[in-house]
Amino acid sequence: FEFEYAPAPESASVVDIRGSYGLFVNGEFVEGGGEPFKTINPADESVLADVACADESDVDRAVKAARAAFERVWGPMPGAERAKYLYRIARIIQERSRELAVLESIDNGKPIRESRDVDVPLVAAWFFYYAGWADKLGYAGFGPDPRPVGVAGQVIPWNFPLLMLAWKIAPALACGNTVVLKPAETTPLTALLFADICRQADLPPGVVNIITGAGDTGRALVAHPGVDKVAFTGSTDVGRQIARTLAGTSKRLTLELGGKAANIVYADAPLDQAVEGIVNGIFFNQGHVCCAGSRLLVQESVAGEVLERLKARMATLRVGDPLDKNTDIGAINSAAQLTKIRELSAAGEAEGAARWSPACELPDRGFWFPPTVFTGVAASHRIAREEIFGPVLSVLTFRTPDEAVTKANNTPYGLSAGIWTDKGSQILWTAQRLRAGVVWANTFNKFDPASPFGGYKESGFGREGGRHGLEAYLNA
Ligand code: TXE
Repeated sequence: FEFEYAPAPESASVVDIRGSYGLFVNGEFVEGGGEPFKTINPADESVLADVACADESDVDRAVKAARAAFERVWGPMPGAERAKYLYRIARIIQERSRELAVLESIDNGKPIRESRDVDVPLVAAWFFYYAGWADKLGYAGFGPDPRPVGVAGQVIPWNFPLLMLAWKIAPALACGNTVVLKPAETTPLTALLFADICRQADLPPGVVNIITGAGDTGRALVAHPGVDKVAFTGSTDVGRQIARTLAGTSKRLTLELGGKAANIVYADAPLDQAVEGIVNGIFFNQGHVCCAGSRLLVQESVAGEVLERLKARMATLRVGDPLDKNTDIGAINSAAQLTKIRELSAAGEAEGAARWSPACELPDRGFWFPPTVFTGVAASHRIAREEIFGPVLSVLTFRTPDEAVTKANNTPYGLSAGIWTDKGSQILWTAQRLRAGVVWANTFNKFDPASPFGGYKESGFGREGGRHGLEAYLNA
């Protein structure tokens, strides 16, 4: 497997180590002590690459490299100097955007239109944004001399491999911390390409370390005594385990976990716009989105009309080859995730909800699931309560704004929500009552590096993005 370059940078070949991919520790690609694993293309199940697995001694090496870089180089460096590196990284991301987008789509299964137009531009934007903070931390309201925390151990999931990396690494570096980051085992490749970008930017060795592996590697990283701060995005179960591991230590922790967002459509909403927002809310990135609008709450008087328009729009969605720029819905990231989506959808039918998908041909090989909507869903159904993390929408109805809010809040999660209405006062009234970290009005899945993002309740704690995103990485 070869990367495609536009333009071809000289240093790119270093990513490939004898047909397999190494760990990035102290500025070099090295072998791992664990059993290498394969990453596959979810669109056709072909093997993309063998990837090194970091064992405990590799984790230790990476953390020590990060510590040395923190103490000798990165921590003491003036913010304005750190900013130069972050700007350089941001520019290289832009220069190599095509390569990053293609690799992201191949490894993850997401449509190239999304990786090219959403993921990679946002990744660059995150580095530009936090580069701007690096020399202004003294003015950020954290006191005159805020200090970095030290070594950050960061574990990220597979749904936005590069974007989650940017959310974690950019603020950490801007504040003067060094990092050891573990990407998810099904999507390790773009993190390794990012490691190559760090080399190209001449980032001092040890400032960014990328260690690949599965849960055991993540467990060893968060438990390592040399890690000062842990940042995790992933499942609520693993988030809980990490919180238990860290209890009684002085390590800082931020958790960004699952969600079951309500997308509330009031009768006075511009319905075509709302339908676009519903589609974007649940089918963007195959629904592998923690803030996906997976519960549609539609006011009863317009429910029939909204559903009719929604089904017509769903029938136009193109499911298939992630590298085809016309594709709207790509492949499900893994066999395990496909099994989970199938199981929960079967539970939806078994509990009495009505299932509908447009006629669509799915490829023979690979992991695929059609866009699906369930109507007649009760609040007690599993598909109304549990995170499906796939292209599956559960529709519930409400009569009054009070009922909409009660139903929207009836979940252990609290990450995001959407409101569709023509009335500004209705937006404010509803948003103030929703227990969700992010509330979108007449839009959905909008991200901006200047906006804080994070959850209530079982969706986790801590905020990423904006000035708030600096807090976790500073001793103020
Ligand atoms: O998550 P895991 P999985 C939800 C979503 C999905 C479900 C399972 O509902 O269907 O979780 O996904 C690493 N200590 N979300 O199994 O296991 C792992 O290697 C430290 C929502 O993929 O949480 C990977 O890098 N690390 C979510 C990362 O944790 C551990 C995004 C996430 O994997 C570990 C992903 C351990 N004990 C899934 N065990 C969101 N909030 O966006 C695993 N890991």
